[in-house]
Amino acid sequence: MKNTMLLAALAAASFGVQAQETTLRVVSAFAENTQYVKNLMPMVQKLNAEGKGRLQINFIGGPKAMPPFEVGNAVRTGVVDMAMTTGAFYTNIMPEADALKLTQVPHTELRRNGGHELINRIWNEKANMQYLGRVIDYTPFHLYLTKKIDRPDLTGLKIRITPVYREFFQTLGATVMQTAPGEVYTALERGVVDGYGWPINGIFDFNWHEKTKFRVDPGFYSAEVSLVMNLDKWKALSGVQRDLLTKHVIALEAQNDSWKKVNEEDIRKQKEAGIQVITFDAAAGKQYYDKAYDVAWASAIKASPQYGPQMRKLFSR
Ligand code: 173
Repeated sequence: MKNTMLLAALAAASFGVQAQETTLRVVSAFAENTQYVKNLMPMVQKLNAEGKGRLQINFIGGPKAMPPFEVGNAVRTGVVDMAMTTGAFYTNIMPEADALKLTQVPHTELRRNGGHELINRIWNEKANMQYLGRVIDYTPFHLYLTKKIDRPDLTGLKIRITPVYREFFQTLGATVMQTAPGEVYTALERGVVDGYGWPINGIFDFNWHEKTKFRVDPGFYSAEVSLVMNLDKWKALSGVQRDLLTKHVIALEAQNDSWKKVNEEDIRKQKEAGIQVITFDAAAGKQYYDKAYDVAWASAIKASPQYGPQMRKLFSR
């Protein structure tokens, strides 16, 4: 009798180990209604279907669940297991986070040239995070305005920023004000800002087109949104669980080409909404674009003499 119970207990314990299901609590720094989150959901469903009994993703929510600028720290400390966010939102953890905007090659290529490994070395060491993969690529940022400019000079203008645009817009003479995406509409409505930085896609998700009169071309940098995970949680996963997660992240990343189409569509919708495009002459346009990178790399290398140059080498074309 005693032996039977012991055997049963042992069997249950070993079965328990094999059949252990881990649920990852995931938050997004972007709102549930954005294209960014909508694009993530099919991957979550596919993973959950395949991962029954092994690995599940529990999507908790967006900025209503957690303010965007707190998401990075929540991943670092393990308050949540995983997040969809952007480096600009966790520069409070490490300055290197913001350098992901400076990639001129897609993340699929960074997986081949050592860039992905470099990112993970830094993210592991400085942020206690495993960088899983990039879910937005091929997407430039732009400056959007409510007032017209005829040369790349923002003197006298107040522009909403995140760390993405800070140095660049300041160099152009702007007064800057950092806000989360959720505060931009009100800031525009009240005239607190004369413009904002944002990717080429997504302004309709927030109804900013109602308050936007101009977009400045060319775009610059590469909007980065990624999946990051608490490093301890990552290490606690089994090989099978990691492989499953990695497989689904890489599959999603492989679809990043689809953003090109989204971007074309948004350009068309912006035109339809009456948003006028401001362009400079070719020389001034090139100067504007080059300045964006020069200023940002100078700042990144100053903030991270150790990793800045290595990132520049692997991220640049
Ligand atoms: O403008 C922002 O809020 C920002 O930094 C960002 C970064 C990546 C995607 C979208 C917005």
